[in-house]
Amino acid sequence: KLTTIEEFEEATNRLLETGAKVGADSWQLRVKNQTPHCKFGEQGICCRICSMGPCRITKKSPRGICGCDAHGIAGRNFLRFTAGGAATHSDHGREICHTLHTVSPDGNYKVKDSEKLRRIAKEWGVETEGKDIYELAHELSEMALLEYGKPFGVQRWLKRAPEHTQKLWHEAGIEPRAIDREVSTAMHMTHMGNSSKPEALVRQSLRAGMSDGWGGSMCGTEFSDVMFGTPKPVDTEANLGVMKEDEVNIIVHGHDPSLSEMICEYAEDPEMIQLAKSLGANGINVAGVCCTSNEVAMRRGIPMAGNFLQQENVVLTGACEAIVVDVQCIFPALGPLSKCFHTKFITTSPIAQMPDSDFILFEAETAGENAKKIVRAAVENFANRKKELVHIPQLKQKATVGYSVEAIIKTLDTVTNSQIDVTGTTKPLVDCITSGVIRGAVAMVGCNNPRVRPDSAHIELMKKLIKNDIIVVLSGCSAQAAARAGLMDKRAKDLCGAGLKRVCELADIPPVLHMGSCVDISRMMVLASQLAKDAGVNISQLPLVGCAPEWMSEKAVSIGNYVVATGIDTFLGVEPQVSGSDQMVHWLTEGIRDWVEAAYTVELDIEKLGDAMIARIEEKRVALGI
Ligand code: BF8
Ligand code: SF4
Repeated sequence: KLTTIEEFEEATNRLLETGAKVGADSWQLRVKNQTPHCKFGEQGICCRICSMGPCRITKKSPRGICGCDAHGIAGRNFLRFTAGGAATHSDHGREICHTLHTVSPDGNYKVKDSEKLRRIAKEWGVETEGKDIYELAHELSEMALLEYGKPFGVQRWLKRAPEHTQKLWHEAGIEPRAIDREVSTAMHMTHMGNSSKPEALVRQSLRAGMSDGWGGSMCGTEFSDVMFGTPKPVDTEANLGVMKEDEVNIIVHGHDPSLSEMICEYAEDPEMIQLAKSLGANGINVAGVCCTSNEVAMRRGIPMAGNFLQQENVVLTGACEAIVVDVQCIFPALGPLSKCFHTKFITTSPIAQMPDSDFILFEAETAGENAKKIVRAAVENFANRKKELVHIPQLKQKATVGYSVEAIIKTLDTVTNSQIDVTGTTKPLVDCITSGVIRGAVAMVGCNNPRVRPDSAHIELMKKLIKNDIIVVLSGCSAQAAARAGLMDKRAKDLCGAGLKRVCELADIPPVLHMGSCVDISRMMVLASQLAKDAGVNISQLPLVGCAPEWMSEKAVSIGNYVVATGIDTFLGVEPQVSGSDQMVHWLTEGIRDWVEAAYTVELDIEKLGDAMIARIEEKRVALGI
């Protein structure tokens, strides 16, 4: 039985009562205070990139002081928004490459998937014969880091795409050069007195997005797999009920697995468990929030406490000894909120420093000691728990996660007759789609946003799609919504149409597949490329669409741009802040189709958004004659 949105909300309301008791603030209250939002900002027609402004576009004043119109302002804002997202994902990827540079057989970080490392080396034309695996890791780490600033050429990973897609990118002038360069160019183009032509700003938005998905994010995913293992199917649980009343609860939150992996290691340290027991706890329980949760769930089966808009809830349970964060999507609200409880809010990265937190610097070189220090601080804090404030909502669901591209292909191999069929391809899936047993696929990604009833769009759309025999691949907070509702329980096959249900039974998979964190949307690009190659069609011809029904971050816009640029029509349930310019709306929803064979669709009515995706998938089938 699925957990309903009403049950989610009931649990939240009960926690907010605790919050009210201790005088805590919450996002629900802050949304009220911030409504209505600034209309200029919402439409993208406020410019504050020079101190002659800020300028706002109205009927009476159609141009800023420099003469820039609504289209230029909305376009520049959109490009800056993208650049923020691309920089963020790519810098995460860079951190991973730096961590890879520290690997050694007896160090904090090791090579766990040497086969994958060798595969990448081969792809990049690096000699592997007779080379020590650690030597190879260091060499590839340096090569990857050079991708961020190389003076000439385009991203190495682009070669993974079908020839046709590469050609489109080349002709559209959106092949990303050095990763950092695309962000720099975006900032340069949007400085006062540079570009104000929507077409040029949109083109660079796609290119900056590409430097993320086919650059920095791909580095992040691939080298995380090398160090921490390529995910394979693993059972876990999701929702606040994974927190344990009788154990020390450590919540890991953020994005970079270098921290959370180490916390998980040290939470298993017998010395730490002994310490917990001596303080009256039955053990140490690690659970996750946001993408860090996806990372450790995919590789270790660590339970998922919640997604973006649940982050305050974990503290409101009164049973959180420490919420340990690295970077991105962390509410500054956690500082003051944790002060209302015994919770330690531990920040660890120079990138994300916040008031009212304990800062414990976490670095690759000293990761072991730092992680131990953090786990110890959490354990010792158990004694300070205020029993009267503890309430853990008893909601949780089983989930099977860990569907990397490698794992999907391996799963497909098990349903292949290896005597007659080739293994190691996506052909069995292509066959299911061609025959119509599965109608198509949706890649659903992205955040929560208070503009949408939290998780409802994700969950309702997934239910609708699987009922219509459309398989769904997921990442980020969308994946956690699915897991918390119970859609990643293999028994959710009963909610599918007959075709997809049969496939789930044969392959022993849930109908919605967890592919990882938001940087792991790079996995989806690899999968789409593989499917197109195996089917002998272009990516844009596949009955496959992307969807971000509750997106909120700059990262999400960067993602949207590279997904569309890869030839995948993308459906949004929250409006990008460009509606003040009909030209920008035109470029994003129609114009770019001439360059990349795909574009955005925006539809705020979730029912209609679902119908539009299904219609698009069916259109693509008709065009293919299947
Ligand atoms: O990178 S889905 S709220 S957690 S931005 Fe953030 Fe959005 Fe969640 Fe992960 Ni992605
Ligand atoms: Fe105003 Fe132009 Fe300056 Fe923007 S760049 S704030 S529109 S004067």
